[in-house]
Amino acid sequence: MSAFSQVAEYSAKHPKPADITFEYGTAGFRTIGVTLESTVFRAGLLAALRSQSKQGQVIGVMITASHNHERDNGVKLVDPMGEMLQQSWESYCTDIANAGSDDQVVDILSYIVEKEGIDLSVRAKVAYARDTRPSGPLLQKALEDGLAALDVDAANFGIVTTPQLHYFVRCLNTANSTSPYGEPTEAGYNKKYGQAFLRLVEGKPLPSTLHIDAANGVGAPQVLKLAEAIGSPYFNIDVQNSDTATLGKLNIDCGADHVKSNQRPPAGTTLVPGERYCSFDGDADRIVYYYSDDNGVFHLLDGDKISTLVATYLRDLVTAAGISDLQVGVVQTAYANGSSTSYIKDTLRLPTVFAKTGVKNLHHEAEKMSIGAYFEANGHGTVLFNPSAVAKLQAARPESPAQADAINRLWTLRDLINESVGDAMSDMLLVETILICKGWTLEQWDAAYTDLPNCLLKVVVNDRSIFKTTDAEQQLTSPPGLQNVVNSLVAKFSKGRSFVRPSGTEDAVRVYAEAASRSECDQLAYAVAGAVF
Ligand code: NG1
Ligand code: ZN
Repeated sequence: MSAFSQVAEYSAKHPKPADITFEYGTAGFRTIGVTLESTVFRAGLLAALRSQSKQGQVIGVMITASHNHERDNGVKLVDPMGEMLQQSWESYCTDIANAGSDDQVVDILSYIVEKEGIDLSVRAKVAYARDTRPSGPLLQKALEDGLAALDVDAANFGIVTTPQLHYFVRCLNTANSTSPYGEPTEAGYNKKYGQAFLRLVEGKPLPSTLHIDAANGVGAPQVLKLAEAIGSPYFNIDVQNSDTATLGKLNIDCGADHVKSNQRPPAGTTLVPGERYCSFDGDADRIVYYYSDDNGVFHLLDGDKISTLVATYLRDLVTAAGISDLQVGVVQTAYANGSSTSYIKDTLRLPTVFAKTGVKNLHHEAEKMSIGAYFEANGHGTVLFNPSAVAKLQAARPESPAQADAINRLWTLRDLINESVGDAMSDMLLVETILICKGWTLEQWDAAYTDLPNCLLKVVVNDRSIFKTTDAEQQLTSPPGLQNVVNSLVAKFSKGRSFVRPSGTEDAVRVYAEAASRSECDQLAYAVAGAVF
């Protein structure tokens, strides 16, 4: 019996909508949820082959559309160390998702087996989960059919955050290694991150209740479990927008994307000066902080502010540890506020590089650094310690109690950070730890630098595929001549900067602009958008 003998029969239960072309984009497949049945079924088939190509290591499949509308859904594959799927496999995903017939699905599987030299006798293992979206159960069933068609050893992790699934995958694949990542359960996740937090804050509770906007998504129940595991009185939180049961609420007028894009609090939340607020997105891999000053002015602490806070703290610890050749670096995208980039270069004097949008791109750049902090401005990011940094920490011989303490803290920070992917809950614990250790309020954290006024517009065009970019997406190479127009507009504004790129997750082109004043920034953004349209 051929390994694929059941595939066509199962595939027939999940026919591809004839009029849709799917693309594995920045964050996997993402579109209207109910149109994704065939795609998710086929993603299950590919996850099986990917696992076999990795000698039976566990591959993850996450069904989510993150911060996007509740009617949308998506699916992405997670590689063995919890990182995003290797880029060279993305085109296989796109090809199989667009196969016109069940037989063609089988042909593409056979082609991949041949091309990758896959040993089909290896037992495939897949771990999967989903968020709270209404189309989730339908898509989960399609995925389970894909896994059944290839007789995969499958583990359902239920309704969890995207970073939790990434964490489980890494735990499963390191379970028998010399450095297991943790226990692949929700309780194991809460224990690992909660205990690292408690060790680092040394018995100090949060200075005041942390208000968390959970976007009416999966982060709501999960952060409550985390807080319970940490225990009272150390982690006093108030979770808002936690209604995952009522249809139509997910990400609507709340959540990290709403707060960052609109630069205002979630609807219905009145900020009290002196209180601390943060927002997760719908699958809890992004986080932003914010507060109101005494004059009632809203202040956002976005991914750039988080990465500068974290990089400063790590740099100071490395110095205190007396490890001279351990370099902390920062990875940003073109969306990073110009003030943050200047602050990292000129004040912190840390190396910084730009990567293309999408955390997989930032992750790869951060891997090249000893300790690499990477964050998208929207609040998605984490910190990586590369093997040479780990070796240096291991080899470090403290010459004073202060050095021993700093080395110890660096080790414990590694346990607090979800290195597999950006994680709102782990990042929240990291920020809270640093603020407690420094004795800082959000206002003190915010004082490091002042953001330039900035603006992000979405322009719907007939064909976004004609927009091609270079230089970490900061320059257009196509359509011809458009970059020159952008350059001439930018030149008219003090501290002006603007770029245009096609979205990888939505059928639109994004225009970013920043300038010395709010009115200049808005004028620049609308002028560039006008040139794009
Ligand atoms: P696109 O749609 O390619 O701009 C958006 C975000 C990315 C990333 C992905 C994945 C912005 C401007 N873009 O990508 O940063 O988070 O979604 O979710 O925030
Ligand atoms: Zn997300």
